Amino acid sequence: MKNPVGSWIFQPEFEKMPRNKLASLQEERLIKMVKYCYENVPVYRRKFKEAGIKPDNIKSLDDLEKIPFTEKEDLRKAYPYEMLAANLCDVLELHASSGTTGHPTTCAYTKSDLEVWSQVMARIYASAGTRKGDIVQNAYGYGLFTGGLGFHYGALEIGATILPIAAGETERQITLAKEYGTTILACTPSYAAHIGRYAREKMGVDPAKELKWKSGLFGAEAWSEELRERIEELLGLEAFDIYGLSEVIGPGVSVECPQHNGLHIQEDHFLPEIIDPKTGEKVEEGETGELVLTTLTREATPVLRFRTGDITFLKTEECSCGRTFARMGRIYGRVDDMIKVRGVKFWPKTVEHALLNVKGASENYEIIIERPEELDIMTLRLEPNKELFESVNGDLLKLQSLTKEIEEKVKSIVGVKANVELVPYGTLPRFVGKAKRVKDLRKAI
Ligand code: DLL
Repeated sequence: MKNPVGSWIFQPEFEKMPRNKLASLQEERLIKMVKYCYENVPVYRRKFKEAGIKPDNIKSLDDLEKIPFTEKEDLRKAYPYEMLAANLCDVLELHASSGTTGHPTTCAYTKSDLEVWSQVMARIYASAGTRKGDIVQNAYGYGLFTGGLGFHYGALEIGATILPIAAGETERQITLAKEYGTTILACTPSYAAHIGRYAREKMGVDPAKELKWKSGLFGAEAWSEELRERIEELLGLEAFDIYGLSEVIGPGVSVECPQHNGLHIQEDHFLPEIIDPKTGEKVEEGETGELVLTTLTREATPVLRFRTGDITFLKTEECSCGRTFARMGRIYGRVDDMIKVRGVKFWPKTVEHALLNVKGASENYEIIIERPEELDIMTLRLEPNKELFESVNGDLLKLQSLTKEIEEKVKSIVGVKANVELVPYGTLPRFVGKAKRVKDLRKAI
Protein backbone atom coordinates (compact mmCIF):
# COMPACT_ATOMS: atom_id res chain seq x y z
CA MET A 1 0.00 0.00 0.00
CA LYS A 2 1.47 3.34 -1.04
CA ASN A 3 0.01 5.81 1.45
CA PRO A 4 -1.45 4.23 4.56
CA VAL A 5 -4.25 6.45 5.88
CA GLY A 6 -3.59 5.96 9.60
CA SER A 7 -6.45 5.85 12.03
CA TRP A 8 -7.73 7.40 15.21
CA ILE A 9 -9.86 6.12 18.02
CA PHE A 10 -13.41 7.40 18.36
CA GLN A 11 -14.15 6.23 21.91
CA PRO A 12 -10.77 5.50 23.54
CA GLU A 13 -12.42 5.20 26.95
CA PHE A 14 -13.94 1.95 25.68
CA GLU A 15 -11.72 0.92 22.80
CA LYS A 16 -8.51 1.15 24.88
CA MET A 17 -10.02 -0.11 28.13
CA PRO A 18 -7.71 -2.47 30.07
CA ARG A 19 -8.97 -5.99 29.54
CA ASN A 20 -9.74 -6.63 33.20
CA LYS A 21 -11.95 -3.54 33.34
CA LEU A 22 -13.56 -4.57 30.09
CA ALA A 23 -14.34 -8.01 31.54
CA SER A 24 -16.07 -6.38 34.53
CA LEU A 25 -18.12 -4.20 32.23
CA GLN A 26 -19.07 -7.19 30.08
CA GLU A 27 -20.01 -9.21 33.14
CA GLU A 28 -22.22 -6.49 34.52
CA ARG A 29 -23.91 -6.05 31.16
CA LEU A 30 -24.29 -9.80 30.57
CA ILE A 31 -26.04 -10.39 33.88
CA LYS A 32 -28.47 -7.55 33.14
CA MET A 33 -29.01 -8.69 29.57
CA VAL A 34 -29.83 -12.25 30.55
CA LYS A 35 -32.42 -11.05 33.03
CA TYR A 36 -33.84 -8.60 30.48
CA CYS A 37 -34.21 -11.29 27.81
CA TYR A 38 -35.76 -13.75 30.25
CA GLU A 39 -38.30 -11.25 31.47
CA ASN A 40 -39.28 -9.89 28.08
CA VAL A 41 -38.97 -12.67 25.49
CA PRO A 42 -41.02 -15.87 25.93
CA VAL A 43 -38.69 -17.70 23.52
CA TYR A 44 -35.79 -17.16 25.95
CA ARG A 45 -37.92 -18.17 28.92
CA ARG A 46 -38.75 -21.43 27.17
CA LYS A 47 -35.12 -22.06 26.22
CA PHE A 48 -33.93 -21.41 29.76
CA LYS A 49 -36.56 -23.77 31.11
CA GLU A 50 -35.49 -26.49 28.67
CA ALA A 51 -31.87 -25.99 29.74
CA GLY A 52 -32.91 -26.06 33.40
CA ILE A 53 -31.49 -22.66 34.27
CA LYS A 54 -32.72 -19.34 35.64
CA PRO A 55 -31.17 -15.91 35.09
CA ASP A 56 -29.79 -16.12 38.65
CA ASN A 57 -27.52 -18.93 37.53
CA ILE A 58 -25.59 -16.46 35.38
CA LYS A 59 -23.36 -14.70 37.86
CA SER A 60 -20.19 -14.19 35.89
CA LEU A 61 -18.68 -14.48 32.42
CA ASP A 62 -17.67 -18.03 33.33
CA ASP A 63 -21.36 -18.97 33.36
CA LEU A 64 -21.82 -17.92 29.74
CA GLU A 65 -21.65 -21.51 28.50
CA LYS A 66 -24.69 -22.43 30.57
CA ILE A 67 -26.86 -20.22 28.36
CA PRO A 68 -28.48 -22.09 25.45
CA PHE A 69 -27.53 -21.03 21.93
CA THR A 70 -29.85 -18.92 19.82
CA GLU A 71 -30.04 -20.24 16.26
CA LYS A 72 -31.14 -18.51 13.10
CA GLU A 73 -34.07 -20.94 13.04
CA ASP A 74 -35.27 -19.60 16.42
CA LEU A 75 -35.40 -16.12 14.92
CA ARG A 76 -37.16 -17.34 11.81
CA LYS A 77 -39.84 -19.10 13.80
CA ALA A 78 -40.31 -15.98 15.90
CA TYR A 79 -40.84 -13.75 12.85
CA PRO A 80 -42.13 -11.04 12.84
CA TYR A 81 -42.35 -9.85 16.46
CA GLU A 82 -41.84 -12.70 18.90
CA MET A 83 -38.19 -11.95 19.65
CA LEU A 84 -38.96 -8.33 20.45
CA ALA A 85 -37.82 -7.49 23.98
CA ALA A 86 -38.90 -3.84 23.88
CA ASN A 87 -42.38 -2.41 23.36
CA LEU A 88 -43.19 -2.05 19.72
CA CYS A 89 -44.00 1.62 20.29
CA ASP A 90 -40.37 2.14 21.37
CA VAL A 91 -39.03 0.62 18.17
CA LEU A 92 -37.88 3.32 15.76
CA GLU A 93 -36.61 1.18 12.93
CA LEU A 94 -37.31 -2.28 11.55
CA HIS A 95 -35.11 -4.29 9.22
CA ALA A 96 -35.73 -7.75 7.85
CA SER A 97 -32.87 -9.94 6.72
CA SER A 98 -33.30 -11.16 3.18
CA GLY A 99 -34.07 -14.77 3.99
CA THR A 100 -32.46 -16.35 0.92
CA THR A 101 -32.38 -19.69 2.73
CA GLY A 102 -35.73 -19.53 4.48
CA HIS A 103 -38.12 -17.14 6.19
CA PRO A 104 -36.85 -13.66 6.96
CA THR A 105 -35.82 -12.56 10.44
CA THR A 106 -36.59 -9.25 12.11
CA CYS A 107 -34.00 -6.89 13.53
CA ALA A 108 -35.47 -3.94 15.33
CA TYR A 109 -33.86 -0.87 16.87
CA THR A 110 -34.92 1.36 19.72
CA LYS A 111 -33.52 4.89 20.07
CA SER A 112 -30.73 3.53 22.25
CA ASP A 113 -29.97 0.78 19.70
CA LEU A 114 -29.67 3.39 16.95
CA GLU A 115 -27.29 5.39 19.14
CA VAL A 116 -25.13 2.34 19.78
CA TRP A 117 -25.19 1.46 16.08
CA SER A 118 -24.10 5.01 15.16
CA GLN A 119 -21.28 4.84 17.71
CA VAL A 120 -19.88 1.48 16.69
CA MET A 121 -20.06 2.56 13.06
CA ALA A 122 -18.27 5.80 13.94
CA ARG A 123 -15.51 3.70 15.53
CA ILE A 124 -15.27 1.76 12.30
CA TYR A 125 -14.92 4.90 10.22
CA ALA A 126 -12.26 6.21 12.62
CA SER A 127 -10.34 2.96 12.36
CA ALA A 128 -10.22 3.50 8.60
CA GLY A 129 -8.93 7.05 9.04
CA THR A 130 -12.21 8.87 8.36
CA ARG A 131 -12.58 12.34 9.87
CA LYS A 132 -14.85 15.35 9.73
CA GLY A 133 -14.12 16.86 6.32
CA ASP A 134 -14.13 13.50 4.56
CA ILE A 135 -16.82 12.80 2.00
CA VAL A 136 -18.20 9.28 2.26
CA GLN A 137 -19.58 7.66 -0.88
CA ASN A 138 -21.98 5.11 0.56
CA ALA A 139 -22.54 2.53 -2.18
CA TYR A 140 -24.12 -0.11 0.05
CA GLY A 141 -27.77 -0.87 -0.63
CA TYR A 142 -30.19 1.30 1.36
CA GLY A 143 -33.39 -0.34 2.53
CA LEU A 144 -34.05 -3.42 4.60
CA PHE A 145 -30.42 -4.51 4.15
CA THR A 146 -28.56 -3.00 7.11
CA GLY A 147 -25.47 -1.97 5.11
CA GLY A 148 -26.78 1.32 3.72
CA LEU A 149 -28.24 2.83 6.88
CA GLY A 150 -25.49 1.50 9.15
CA PHE A 151 -22.83 3.27 7.13
CA HIS A 152 -25.08 6.30 6.90
CA TYR A 153 -25.55 6.69 10.66
CA GLY A 154 -21.84 6.16 11.36
CA ALA A 155 -20.82 8.89 8.93
CA LEU A 156 -23.28 11.32 10.53
CA GLU A 157 -21.96 10.43 13.99
CA ILE A 158 -18.40 11.14 13.00
CA GLY A 159 -19.34 14.39 11.31
CA ALA A 160 -18.23 13.36 7.84
CA THR A 161 -20.21 14.39 4.77
CA ILE A 162 -22.29 11.60 3.32
CA LEU A 163 -23.20 10.97 -0.30
CA PRO A 164 -26.02 8.41 0.02
CA ILE A 165 -25.71 7.14 -3.53
CA ALA A 166 -26.57 3.46 -2.67
CA ALA A 167 -25.51 0.46 -4.75
CA GLY A 168 -25.68 0.41 -8.54
CA GLU A 169 -25.49 2.90 -11.42
CA THR A 170 -21.76 2.36 -11.70
CA GLU A 171 -21.13 5.11 -14.23
CA ARG A 172 -22.79 7.63 -11.92
CA GLN A 173 -20.72 6.35 -8.99
CA ILE A 174 -17.55 7.28 -10.83
CA THR A 175 -18.85 10.56 -12.20
CA LEU A 176 -20.05 11.74 -8.78
CA ALA A 177 -16.86 10.52 -7.08
CA LYS A 178 -14.97 12.77 -9.46
CA GLU A 179 -17.29 15.75 -9.27
CA TYR A 180 -17.79 15.75 -5.49
CA GLY A 181 -14.29 14.58 -4.67
CA THR A 182 -15.45 11.79 -2.36
CA THR A 183 -12.62 10.49 -0.16
CA ILE A 184 -14.07 7.29 1.34
CA LEU A 185 -15.77 4.47 -0.52
CA ALA A 186 -18.10 2.05 1.28
CA CYS A 187 -19.51 -0.97 -0.58
CA THR A 188 -19.10 -4.73 -0.97
CA PRO A 189 -15.61 -5.81 -2.09
CA SER A 190 -16.96 -7.39 -5.27
CA TYR A 191 -18.67 -4.12 -6.18
CA ALA A 192 -15.50 -2.17 -5.40
CA ALA A 193 -13.56 -4.32 -7.87
CA HIS A 194 -16.28 -3.81 -10.48
CA ILE A 195 -16.28 -0.03 -9.99
CA GLY A 196 -12.50 -0.04 -10.52
CA ARG A 197 -12.66 -2.05 -13.73
CA TYR A 198 -15.65 -0.12 -15.06
CA ALA A 199 -13.94 3.22 -14.49
CA ARG A 200 -10.83 2.14 -16.37
CA GLU A 201 -12.39 0.10 -19.13
CA LYS A 202 -15.64 1.89 -19.91
CA MET A 203 -14.87 5.47 -18.92
CA GLY A 204 -11.10 5.79 -19.30
CA VAL A 205 -10.85 6.99 -15.70
CA ASP A 206 -7.98 5.74 -13.55
CA PRO A 207 -9.45 5.92 -10.01
CA ALA A 208 -6.00 5.57 -8.44
CA LYS A 209 -4.92 8.79 -10.17
CA GLU A 210 -8.09 10.74 -10.81
CA LEU A 211 -10.25 10.08 -7.75
CA LYS A 212 -9.60 11.09 -4.16
CA TRP A 213 -10.55 7.84 -2.44
CA LYS A 214 -8.10 7.17 0.38
CA SER A 215 -9.81 4.34 2.17
CA GLY A 216 -12.46 1.79 1.39
CA LEU A 217 -14.79 0.14 3.92
CA PHE A 218 -15.62 -3.23 2.45
CA GLY A 219 -17.64 -6.08 3.90
CA ALA A 220 -20.90 -8.07 3.89
CA GLU A 221 -19.26 -11.01 2.08
CA ALA A 222 -16.16 -13.17 2.37
CA TRP A 223 -13.21 -11.92 0.29
CA SER A 224 -9.60 -12.94 -0.08
CA GLU A 225 -6.29 -11.14 0.55
CA GLU A 226 -5.68 -11.37 -3.20
CA LEU A 227 -8.88 -9.47 -3.90
CA ARG A 228 -7.84 -6.84 -1.38
CA GLU A 229 -4.55 -6.31 -3.23
CA ARG A 230 -6.34 -5.98 -6.55
CA ILE A 231 -8.88 -3.50 -5.19
CA GLU A 232 -6.18 -1.39 -3.55
CA GLU A 233 -4.26 -1.26 -6.80
CA LEU A 234 -7.30 -0.58 -8.96
CA LEU A 235 -8.75 2.14 -6.74
CA GLY A 236 -5.58 3.55 -5.14
CA LEU A 237 -6.96 3.30 -1.62
CA GLU A 238 -6.42 1.37 1.60
CA ALA A 239 -9.02 -1.38 1.96
CA PHE A 240 -10.50 -2.23 5.37
CA ASP A 241 -12.50 -5.33 6.15
CA ILE A 242 -15.78 -4.65 7.99
CA TYR A 243 -17.88 -7.39 9.52
CA GLY A 244 -21.37 -7.52 10.92
CA LEU A 245 -24.74 -9.19 10.64
CA SER A 246 -28.34 -8.04 10.88
CA GLU A 247 -29.25 -10.35 13.76
CA VAL A 248 -26.65 -8.69 15.98
CA ILE A 249 -26.73 -5.05 14.79
CA GLY A 250 -25.86 -4.88 11.06
CA PRO A 251 -22.39 -3.68 10.05
CA GLY A 252 -20.45 -2.54 13.12
CA VAL A 253 -19.51 -5.73 14.95
CA SER A 254 -15.84 -5.62 13.98
CA VAL A 255 -13.33 -3.77 11.83
CA GLU A 256 -9.69 -3.91 10.84
CA CYS A 257 -7.30 -1.31 12.16
CA PRO A 258 -4.39 -0.18 9.97
CA GLN A 259 -2.35 -3.20 11.12
CA HIS A 260 -4.69 -5.30 8.92
CA ASN A 261 -4.08 -8.22 11.22
CA GLY A 262 -7.56 -9.22 12.31
CA LEU A 263 -10.77 -7.31 13.01
CA HIS A 264 -11.31 -5.70 16.43
CA ILE A 265 -14.67 -6.73 17.86
CA GLN A 266 -16.59 -3.97 19.66
CA GLU A 267 -16.49 -6.06 22.79
CA ASP A 268 -18.24 -3.65 25.11
CA HIS A 269 -21.40 -4.30 23.05
CA PHE A 270 -20.83 -7.77 21.57
CA LEU A 271 -19.45 -10.70 23.53
CA PRO A 272 -17.66 -13.17 21.22
CA GLU A 273 -16.97 -16.88 21.59
CA ILE A 274 -15.64 -19.49 19.19
CA ILE A 275 -17.15 -22.95 19.30
CA ASP A 276 -16.70 -26.20 17.48
CA PRO A 277 -19.70 -26.11 15.12
CA LYS A 278 -20.23 -29.86 15.51
CA THR A 279 -20.07 -30.24 19.27
CA GLY A 280 -20.98 -26.72 20.39
CA GLU A 281 -17.99 -26.81 22.76
CA LYS A 282 -15.79 -23.77 23.22
CA VAL A 283 -12.40 -24.09 21.46
CA GLU A 284 -9.01 -22.81 22.67
CA GLU A 285 -8.06 -19.23 21.88
CA GLY A 286 -6.61 -19.02 18.37
CA GLU A 287 -8.38 -22.16 17.16
CA THR A 288 -10.76 -21.90 14.26
CA GLY A 289 -14.47 -22.49 14.72
CA GLU A 290 -17.90 -20.85 14.55
CA LEU A 291 -18.31 -17.34 15.89
CA VAL A 292 -21.02 -16.97 18.53
CA LEU A 293 -22.12 -13.49 19.61
CA THR A 294 -24.12 -12.18 22.54
CA THR A 295 -25.42 -8.62 22.43
CA LEU A 296 -24.69 -6.82 25.69
CA THR A 297 -26.66 -3.62 25.14
CA ARG A 298 -29.25 -4.31 22.47
CA GLU A 299 -32.78 -3.38 23.57
CA ALA A 300 -35.18 -4.23 20.76
CA THR A 301 -33.92 -7.60 19.47
CA PRO A 302 -31.15 -8.78 21.79
CA VAL A 303 -29.56 -12.16 21.11
CA LEU A 304 -27.92 -14.54 23.57
CA ARG A 305 -25.16 -16.77 22.22
CA PHE A 306 -26.25 -16.34 18.60
CA ARG A 307 -24.64 -18.86 16.28
CA THR A 308 -23.50 -16.73 13.39
CA GLY A 309 -22.49 -19.64 11.15
CA ASP A 310 -19.31 -17.69 10.31
CA ILE A 311 -15.96 -19.40 10.62
CA THR A 312 -13.03 -17.56 12.15
CA PHE A 313 -10.74 -17.50 15.22
CA LEU A 314 -10.17 -15.09 18.09
CA LYS A 315 -7.06 -13.63 19.66
CA THR A 316 -6.85 -11.29 22.62
CA GLU A 317 -3.15 -10.37 22.45
CA GLU A 318 -2.39 -6.66 22.41
CA CYS A 319 -2.48 -4.82 19.10
CA SER A 320 0.01 -2.07 18.34
CA CYS A 321 -2.86 0.24 17.32
CA GLY A 322 -3.68 0.69 21.01
CA ARG A 323 -7.09 -0.93 20.94
CA THR A 324 -7.54 -3.63 23.57
CA PHE A 325 -10.55 -5.28 21.94
CA ALA A 326 -10.03 -8.89 20.83
CA ARG A 327 -9.48 -9.48 17.16
CA MET A 328 -11.18 -12.07 14.97
CA GLY A 329 -9.54 -13.42 11.84
CA ARG A 330 -11.06 -12.56 8.49
CA ILE A 331 -14.04 -14.81 7.87
CA TYR A 332 -13.17 -17.98 5.94
CA GLY A 333 -16.77 -18.62 5.01
CA ARG A 334 -20.02 -19.83 6.52
CA VAL A 335 -20.62 -23.26 7.94
CA ASP A 336 -23.51 -23.70 5.50
CA ASP A 337 -21.58 -22.33 2.49
CA MET A 338 -18.87 -24.91 2.77
CA ILE A 339 -18.65 -26.87 -0.46
CA LYS A 340 -17.97 -30.57 -0.48
CA VAL A 341 -16.78 -31.96 -3.77
CA ARG A 342 -15.75 -35.61 -3.98
CA GLY A 343 -15.35 -35.63 -0.22
CA VAL A 344 -13.07 -32.58 -0.11
CA LYS A 345 -14.45 -29.67 1.90
CA PHE A 346 -13.53 -26.06 1.18
CA TRP A 347 -14.92 -22.53 1.14
CA PRO A 348 -15.49 -20.55 -2.05
CA LYS A 349 -12.97 -18.01 -0.76
CA THR A 350 -10.20 -20.63 -1.09
CA VAL A 351 -11.01 -20.96 -4.78
CA GLU A 352 -10.80 -17.17 -5.14
CA HIS A 353 -7.48 -17.22 -3.33
CA ALA A 354 -6.16 -19.86 -5.77
CA LEU A 355 -7.31 -18.26 -8.96
CA LEU A 356 -6.36 -14.68 -8.14
CA ASN A 357 -2.86 -15.99 -7.63
CA VAL A 358 -2.69 -16.55 -11.37
CA LYS A 359 -1.69 -13.61 -13.50
CA GLY A 360 -4.19 -13.01 -16.27
CA ALA A 361 -7.20 -14.34 -14.29
CA SER A 362 -9.86 -11.70 -13.60
CA GLU A 363 -11.89 -11.60 -10.40
CA ASN A 364 -15.05 -12.53 -12.30
CA TYR A 365 -15.73 -16.22 -11.80
CA GLU A 366 -18.42 -18.72 -11.08
CA ILE A 367 -18.18 -22.11 -9.38
CA ILE A 368 -20.54 -24.73 -10.76
CA ILE A 369 -20.93 -28.11 -9.14
CA GLU A 370 -22.85 -30.92 -10.78
CA ARG A 371 -23.30 -34.62 -10.33
CA PRO A 372 -24.29 -35.97 -13.73
CA GLU A 373 -23.78 -39.57 -12.55
CA GLU A 374 -22.16 -40.65 -9.30
CA LEU A 375 -19.21 -38.31 -9.34
CA ASP A 376 -19.17 -34.62 -8.49
CA ILE A 377 -17.80 -32.35 -11.18
CA MET A 378 -16.63 -28.84 -10.39
CA THR A 379 -16.36 -26.33 -13.17
CA LEU A 380 -14.77 -22.98 -12.72
CA ARG A 381 -16.08 -20.50 -15.27
CA LEU A 382 -13.77 -17.56 -15.41
CA GLU A 383 -13.05 -14.50 -17.48
CA PRO A 384 -9.44 -13.73 -18.38
CA ASN A 385 -8.63 -10.12 -17.66
CA LYS A 386 -9.44 -7.59 -20.35
CA GLU A 387 -5.87 -7.00 -21.53
CA LEU A 388 -5.23 -10.70 -22.01
CA PHE A 389 -8.61 -11.25 -23.67
CA GLU A 390 -7.94 -8.46 -26.15
CA SER A 391 -4.35 -9.53 -26.76
CA VAL A 392 -5.66 -12.77 -28.32
CA ASN A 393 -8.52 -10.96 -30.07
CA GLY A 394 -11.04 -12.90 -28.04
CA ASP A 395 -9.75 -16.27 -29.21
CA LEU A 396 -9.94 -18.20 -25.94
CA LEU A 397 -8.35 -21.26 -27.50
CA LYS A 398 -5.11 -19.34 -27.44
CA LEU A 399 -5.25 -19.17 -23.65
CA GLN A 400 -4.89 -22.86 -22.94
CA SER A 401 -1.78 -22.31 -20.84
CA LEU A 402 -3.81 -20.00 -18.56
CA THR A 403 -6.48 -22.69 -18.21
CA LYS A 404 -3.85 -25.24 -17.29
CA GLU A 405 -2.14 -22.94 -14.81
CA ILE A 406 -5.44 -22.24 -13.00
CA GLU A 407 -6.33 -25.93 -12.92
CA GLU A 408 -2.98 -26.70 -11.31
CA LYS A 409 -3.29 -23.86 -8.78
CA VAL A 410 -6.79 -24.93 -7.76
CA LYS A 411 -5.70 -28.54 -7.43
CA SER A 412 -2.74 -27.62 -5.24
CA ILE A 413 -4.47 -25.00 -3.05
CA VAL A 414 -8.04 -26.30 -2.84
CA GLY A 415 -7.13 -29.96 -3.16
CA VAL A 416 -9.76 -30.83 -5.71
CA LYS A 417 -9.81 -30.99 -9.48
CA ALA A 418 -11.74 -28.27 -11.30
CA ASN A 419 -12.40 -28.02 -15.01
CA VAL A 420 -11.60 -24.47 -15.95
CA GLU A 421 -13.73 -22.96 -18.66
CA LEU A 422 -12.63 -19.57 -19.91
CA VAL A 423 -15.47 -17.32 -21.04
CA PRO A 424 -15.25 -14.03 -22.95
CA TYR A 425 -14.42 -10.97 -20.90
CA GLY A 426 -17.56 -9.15 -19.73
CA THR A 427 -19.97 -12.08 -19.96
CA LEU A 428 -20.31 -13.20 -16.32
CA PRO A 429 -22.66 -11.31 -13.99
CA ARG A 430 -21.36 -8.32 -12.00
CA PHE A 431 -22.73 -7.71 -8.50
CA VAL A 432 -23.57 -4.45 -6.79
CA GLY A 433 -24.35 -6.14 -3.46
CA LYS A 434 -23.30 -9.51 -2.12
CA ALA A 435 -21.81 -11.62 -4.91
CA LYS A 436 -23.35 -15.02 -5.67
CA ARG A 437 -20.64 -17.13 -7.23
CA VAL A 438 -21.55 -20.70 -6.41
CA LYS A 439 -24.12 -22.71 -8.33
CA ASP A 440 -24.52 -26.07 -6.68
CA LEU A 441 -26.74 -27.87 -9.16
CA ARG A 442 -26.64 -31.08 -7.12
CA LYS A 443 -29.06 -29.51 -4.67
CA ALA A 444 -31.54 -28.68 -7.38
CA ILE A 445 -32.07 -32.35 -8.22
O1 DLL B 1 -23.97 -8.10 5.63
C1 DLL B 1 -24.03 -6.48 7.42
C2 DLL B 1 -22.90 -5.77 6.77
C3 DLL B 1 -23.15 -4.77 5.85
C4 DLL B 1 -21.58 -6.06 7.12
C5 DLL B 1 -22.10 -4.07 5.27
C6 DLL B 1 -20.53 -5.35 6.56
C7 DLL B 1 -20.78 -4.36 5.65
P1 DLL B 1 -26.35 -9.54 6.70
O2 DLL B 1 -26.94 -9.21 5.39
O3 DLL B 1 -27.24 -9.98 7.80
O4 DLL B 1 -25.55 -8.33 7.26
O5 DLL B 1 -25.27 -10.67 6.43
C8 DLL B 1 -24.46 -11.15 7.46
O6 DLL B 1 -22.68 -11.64 5.88
O7 DLL B 1 -23.07 -13.59 8.84
C9 DLL B 1 -21.38 -13.15 7.12
O8 DLL B 1 -21.66 -14.44 6.64
C10 DLL B 1 -21.37 -12.17 5.96
N1 DLL B 1 -20.40 -11.09 6.19
C11 DLL B 1 -20.64 -9.85 6.65
N2 DLL B 1 -19.49 -9.14 6.69
C12 DLL B 1 -18.49 -9.98 6.26
C13 DLL B 1 -17.08 -9.86 6.10
C14 DLL B 1 -24.48 -7.72 6.66
N3 DLL B 1 -16.43 -8.73 6.33
C15 DLL B 1 -23.50 -12.18 6.93
N4 DLL B 1 -16.41 -10.97 5.66
C16 DLL B 1 -22.52 -12.63 7.98
C17 DLL B 1 -17.04 -12.12 5.41
C18 DLL B 1 -19.09 -11.23 5.95
N5 DLL B 1 -18.37 -12.29 5.53
